[in-house]
Amino acid sequence: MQSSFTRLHAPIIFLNHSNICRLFPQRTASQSLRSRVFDSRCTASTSSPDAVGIELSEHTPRRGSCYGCGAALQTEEAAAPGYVSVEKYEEKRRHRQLGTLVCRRCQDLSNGAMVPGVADVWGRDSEEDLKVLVSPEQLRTQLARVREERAVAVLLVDLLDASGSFLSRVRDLIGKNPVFLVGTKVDLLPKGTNTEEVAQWLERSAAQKRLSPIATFLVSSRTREGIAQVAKAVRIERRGRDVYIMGSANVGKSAFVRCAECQIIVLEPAIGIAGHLPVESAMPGTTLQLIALNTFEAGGTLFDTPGVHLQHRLQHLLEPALTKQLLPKGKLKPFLPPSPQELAFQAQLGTSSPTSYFWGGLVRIDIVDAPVSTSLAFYGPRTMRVTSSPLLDDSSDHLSAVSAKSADVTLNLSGAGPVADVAVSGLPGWVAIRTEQNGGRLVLRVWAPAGIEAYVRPPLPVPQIVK
Ligand SMILES: Nc1nc2c(ncn2[C@@H]2O[C@H](COP(=O)(O)OP(=O)(O)OP(=O)(O)O)[C@@H](O)[C@H]2O)c(=O)[nH]1
Ligand SMILES: [Mg+2]
Repeated sequence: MQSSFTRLHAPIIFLNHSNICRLFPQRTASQSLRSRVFDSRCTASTSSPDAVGIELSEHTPRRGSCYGCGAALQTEEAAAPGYVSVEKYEEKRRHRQLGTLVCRRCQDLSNGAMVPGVADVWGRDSEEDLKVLVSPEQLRTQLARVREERAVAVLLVDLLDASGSFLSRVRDLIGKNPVFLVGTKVDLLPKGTNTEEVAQWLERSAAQKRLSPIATFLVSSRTREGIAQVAKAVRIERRGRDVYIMGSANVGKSAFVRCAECQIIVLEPAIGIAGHLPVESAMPGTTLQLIALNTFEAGGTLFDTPGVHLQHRLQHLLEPALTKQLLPKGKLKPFLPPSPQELAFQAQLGTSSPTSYFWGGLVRIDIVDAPVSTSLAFYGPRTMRVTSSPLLDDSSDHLSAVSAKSADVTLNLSGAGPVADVAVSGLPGWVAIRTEQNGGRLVLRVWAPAGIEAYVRPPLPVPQIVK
């Protein structure tokens, strides 16, 4: 297998939120990881409103839009978003009930199918596909109005992929409008996590992006934790203005809207709740248009928005079924593979030796030089196995990605405890590295598929598990 990679030599750094290390510059990813992703080849293992503007194909959209995804309704292209049968469409039109129509794709998504709507999924770029799919640029265009309006923005970040899903240059999108920062899927963080500490950690990440939100919240659309607090804060802040729920694809915007709407209604009696709410699904690119909800009695609209599709996220390389498999079903539990010291002991190599760790055949972390007390904890989908071997050479052949890149990072150790997390954009989870040593240095080499960003960041404050 051919490998092409660029080795970046990072200077010695001490990690804080102002120098989160982006290991790889953004590049366009071109290859699929397909189902080989989970089979690491390492064998040396020890362990609308108004349908604004998208013309989905050459056919003419009809009046109205799907309440699930916002796509303009159409009766001609069954494979495209917005499709409903002519009979159904005519019946609803006669009864003036077009607002109660949901398209076939949304029905399938609600039933758990993974039906792409956006042309940024691996292998979906044939001419036929492009006729029925929307481009990421078309989605982004719809958000342009936010910065022109006087509005309130609620920016969502997926806590399991906080580095990859946190939009950069948020002000370009929202202008001078006030913004609330909301970390989603808090129910999936490890048991015993102190949410206040995580909120502070998220705020430091925001500061590093020069974003100062009015307030930061952590929420779960599953358990409803934190939703009432956001709803209340938004209600107080908005003073008649529209509210836009924004963020990158799949962070949980529609799930949040579904959940938050009833809370807002409790606080501010709504005028026209039809009960037809945006659809949420595991498929990135579910929402395709701005979806307006007449939530507020005192004027103004709550908008669910299409996600921003970031090219550096892993989902673009995965078949949709794999993306679904990666979503954690419950709280993340750490997996602690043997430490470099334990591996060296087993192999009778002395006190410690350089080690390569593989994560689901997607990510490789080389511990090149580290104190003997160094250990790793993998938080992520259970489908991703962790294996290890004595340090491998500089080829990416051991990863499933046809082309993987590596980068070196050297960290100065300032105290015993968590040192840093390694995270890969789009992957729900991270690898926590800790040592028990005060002083010294840790040299890492991180490998990830070409085009996918990897980060070495300050550790997410979750309970520490030490063997
Ligand atoms: N466990 C858990 N899952 C969530 C939560 N919020 C969203 N999800 C899941 O995350 C996936 C994406 O949710 P959506 O609400 O469709 O995400 P979105 O940001 O609207 O996505 P796009 O419309 O594609 O941009 C779905 O499988 C949701 O069920 C949450 O708080 N907890
Ligand atoms: Mg959505």
